[in-house]
Amino acid sequence: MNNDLPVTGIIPAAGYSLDLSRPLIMGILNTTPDSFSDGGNCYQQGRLSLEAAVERARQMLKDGASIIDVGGESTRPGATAVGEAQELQRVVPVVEAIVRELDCPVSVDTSTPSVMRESAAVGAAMINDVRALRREGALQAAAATELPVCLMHMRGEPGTMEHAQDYDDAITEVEEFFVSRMQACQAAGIARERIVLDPGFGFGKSLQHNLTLLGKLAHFHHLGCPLLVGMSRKSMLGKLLGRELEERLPGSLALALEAAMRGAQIIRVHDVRETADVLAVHCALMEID
Ligand code: 8Y7
Repeated sequence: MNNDLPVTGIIPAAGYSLDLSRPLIMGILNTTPDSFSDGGNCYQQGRLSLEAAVERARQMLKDGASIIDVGGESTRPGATAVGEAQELQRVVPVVEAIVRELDCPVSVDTSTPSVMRESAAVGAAMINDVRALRREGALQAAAATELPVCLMHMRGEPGTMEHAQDYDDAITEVEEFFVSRMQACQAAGIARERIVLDPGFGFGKSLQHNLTLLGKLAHFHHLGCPLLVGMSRKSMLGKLLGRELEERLPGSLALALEAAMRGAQIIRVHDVRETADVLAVHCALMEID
């Protein structure tokens, strides 16, 4: 158990299973009108459209996604906070429609206990919480769903996190956080087999922290959980390359490949088709030895 190899095997996720023998693509589907980089793609004439959401999910599955990540709260710095009622209203119908129409694993990007419970009730397969179940009631709600959960590292809250960049050692900080959240999960009845860990690229971290965390990503395998990474189009590419949002695809693909080479099992991206090509090349080479 305590070695440095990536975890393999299968994560049971509601009626689905996620096979970790190859890197899996998680396709991003935002139901927010103001998301960081693809806001509004589920909107038609200013209104959330279930048809548009299902179509976008269908395309991502066709392009090679294994999981669709549905979110209703923008974590963009400075984005307005959404209330619980609004988040429920945005997210749950979209999760339900995708599961019904496409019968695929859907993860729900939320920190809100009621959204976890209601999404699970309509067939969500995974919980993706950027606050790592630190909201009041979130541990209990996630435990009750019996779904796998992704615990992401973030200091502070979206909005204030941009000022939290004073780590001595990013690897140690993130590892200590993972250990403490894994303990909290265990105490709440969430088995280690259901936990996925994510260093939280771009969440209150400098470019140097992000690069260190990616370069040394394999360090975290000894914790015994699959790793999820999300770097698609993020501002670390703006800082590294001086590119605007719409010019970050090549950089995003390079980051996805570097993550796969270090054993990341789930890669969260906007550009599914292009990432799938990159990972197919990677997997073909992994089979040679
Ligand atoms: C991440 C994420 C976002 C990430 C996980 C964006 C919801 C910002 N980033 N979830 N969510 N990991 N697990 O640019 O890095 O997509 S939102």
